[in-house]
Amino acid sequence: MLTLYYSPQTRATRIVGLLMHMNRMDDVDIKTVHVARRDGAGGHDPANPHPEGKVPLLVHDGEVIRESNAIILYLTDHFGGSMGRAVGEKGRGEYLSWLAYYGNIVEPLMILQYLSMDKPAYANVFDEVDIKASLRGPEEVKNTLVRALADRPFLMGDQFTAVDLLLVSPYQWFPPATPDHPLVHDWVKRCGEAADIDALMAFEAAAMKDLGVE
Ligand SMILES: N[C@@H](CCC(=O)N[C@@H](CS)C(=O)NCC(=O)O)C(=O)O
Repeated sequence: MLTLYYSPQTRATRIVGLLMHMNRMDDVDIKTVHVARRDGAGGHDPANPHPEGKVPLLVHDGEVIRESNAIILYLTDHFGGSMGRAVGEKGRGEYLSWLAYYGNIVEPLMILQYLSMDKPAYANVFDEVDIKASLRGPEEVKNTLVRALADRPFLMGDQFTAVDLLLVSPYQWFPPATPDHPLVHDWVKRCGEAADIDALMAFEAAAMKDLGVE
């Protein structure tokens, strides 16, 4: 039995998007929970077993999987299909690399980028030697995406995969952070078209209603 702990308009939204893409909505029990939100709304929901009260969280027969990239990997391994790359399949290394790159580099950088936009004290954060050495900066993320997209419509080739869904997600939430390059803009648009946004929006609207947050 697979259970996804989810809250609308959070990082868990992309996991629902993935399940929709894989046509697996009926194979996972999706439990909608409250989370602490930036505007002060919500809070730790006792119904959510995540140790820090976060979403997404996946539970499979008692096995607990947290962190979006781990959940995506778990689901694509579990269900198979073209959204992921199985062990032994061509592209598995690239698939794992993109998933890890998102969690290790892209998201931390997005947070730093957001902080430096929001708080002048962080304005020169990307000039800090230690950040440059470990994470590099937004320019390098842009170059990485541009290199990958130079000869293909999606990060792994001709087809939209779970790495597109994950890597594009911050730019869909926060378009000003989108790396400014025509290949990246076209890819963001293509990813939007690959997803059934109407179905996802309808699911989110119903979940918001369930939680009493409009
Ligand atoms: N790195 C985690 C981040 C999860 C996360 O921070 N989720 C937010 C919602 S977008 C959350 O649950 N926040 C509630 C809290 O921090 O208490 C992942 O990608 O799964």
